[in-house]
Amino acid sequence: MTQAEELSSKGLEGLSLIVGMGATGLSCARFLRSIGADFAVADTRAAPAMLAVFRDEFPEIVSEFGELREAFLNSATRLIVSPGVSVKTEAIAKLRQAGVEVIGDIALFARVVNKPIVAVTGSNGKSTVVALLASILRADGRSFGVGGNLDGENFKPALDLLKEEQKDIYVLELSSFQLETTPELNAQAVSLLNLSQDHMDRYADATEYLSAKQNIFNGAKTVCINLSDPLTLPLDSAVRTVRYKTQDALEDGFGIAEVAGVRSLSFNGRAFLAVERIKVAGEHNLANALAASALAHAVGVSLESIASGIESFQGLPHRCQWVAAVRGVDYFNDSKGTNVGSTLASVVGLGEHFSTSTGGRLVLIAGGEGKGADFAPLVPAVGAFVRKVILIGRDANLIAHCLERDSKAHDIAFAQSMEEAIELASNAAKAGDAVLLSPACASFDMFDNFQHRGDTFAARVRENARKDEG
Ligand code: UMA
Ligand code: ADP
Repeated sequence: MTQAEELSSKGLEGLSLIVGMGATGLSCARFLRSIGADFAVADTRAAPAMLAVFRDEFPEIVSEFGELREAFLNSATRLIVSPGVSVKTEAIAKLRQAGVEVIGDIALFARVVNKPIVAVTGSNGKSTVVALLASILRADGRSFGVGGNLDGENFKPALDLLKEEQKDIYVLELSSFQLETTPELNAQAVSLLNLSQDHMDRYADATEYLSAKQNIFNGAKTVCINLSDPLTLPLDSAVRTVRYKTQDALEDGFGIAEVAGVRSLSFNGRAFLAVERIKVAGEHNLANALAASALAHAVGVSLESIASGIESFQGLPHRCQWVAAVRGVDYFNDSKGTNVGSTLASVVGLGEHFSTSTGGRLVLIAGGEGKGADFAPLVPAVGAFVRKVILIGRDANLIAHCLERDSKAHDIAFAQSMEEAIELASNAAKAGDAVLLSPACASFDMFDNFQHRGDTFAARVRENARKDEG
């Protein structure tokens, strides 16, 4: 039996108004219908993404598209708001202030699911930690479902998980947008991996962004914390924690031990997996592996299964993914580097690797829609590891200005297309160097999404590799 068949519309009496008819809105509509709840739909877009499917599947459901009309919103007992819509939108904020319940799909999921949830948020590394955890749970023979803020082949709105055969455990990747509308999550184990600036076009400041993410702690039984980063700590100091640290071996938790020159992941000071057996490169991925270990431990997985799951994980596409080598230069696709923190991690991770292994430097392709970010944190790493920066996209000038503000020493060039950027990069790179696409920006000014941007990069690089061989 699926979970949806067991559920009733108890607690969802009155009219629920779904705001947003994208993937989330559609999953909410299907879920509400499956439990026999009364609902209507609104979207600010005249032709929202899932309009045709919605009209086809729900011809009788009342809907309004094009704007959020106050009178229509007023007819609802509660609003179920999609992540793409800010709860600060005037019409929504007004109703919320007046005491109308404003929740999202994750709050609905948490309310009805009767199996443990493991949830992951943070500015960077969410998808990687979720995929690592999935690999560990597979190695442990568990039945589990994975959903939430995922993309690519793993894409699955959380409520769609309830249509499937019931699982023993649910792993959710959660964005700050989803957590804004999740007052109660009540998860078995959670982690807020890290925090760096992102989505500043939607939040007033870093504090507001952090406080949305901290909703992940609401009702959590165990919080997995990175002792190297105080921002990952829960607000309630009494809650049970599993600790991890990226700099050294912890006596009571997960860490990195170094014995006779061999670095390993450790638990309570004892090594359990040599770092050289982990296939995803860079220090940031060690942090991800430790976070996944801590979460798995919190739900009772053995160290043996943790080691085996991490070892067999091959990495996700578009995250520091090696594409090809052309004339002694390695090309990496990190198109998912969509904010400053993520690009910083990959520049430092790959930069250190190439400077120690080949003595090479990086040629960095960056730029796109900057989402109001400050690019200054990139300056020291660019100075230390980058031979040349090639800038593309809408905010190219803004990034150049920022890099040059503190130091005029950077070698910067501009390109109008990805193909031109690759040509400039390959002219600048020397044998032993790496060309890294890690934009620190969203892709929508030039591409459909980050996958399209990464695929465009990889296709041209592979074509160059073929020509070079031929
Ligand atoms: N939109 C409007 N008006 C509306 C509703 C949406 O203009 O009334 C716009 C939004 O501003 C946004 C777009 O439509 O640009 C999509 O928003 P949505 O809420 O309809 O999104 P969904 O299709 O439901 O997809 C969402 C997540 N997208 C966002 O948060 C923008 C998906 O995460 C997630 O996989 C999906 O729910 C299922 O849970 C994607 C994402 O880009 C991967 N997430 C951001 C990120 O990772 O940085 C947060
Ligand atoms: P998210 O789902 O949070 O966007 P991903 O796992 O998809 O995170 O990784 C996105 C990018 O963030 C990667 O391409 C890499 O550049 C960077 N990254 C991954 N893990 C970390 C981490 N722990 N700290 C900082 N940056 C990271």
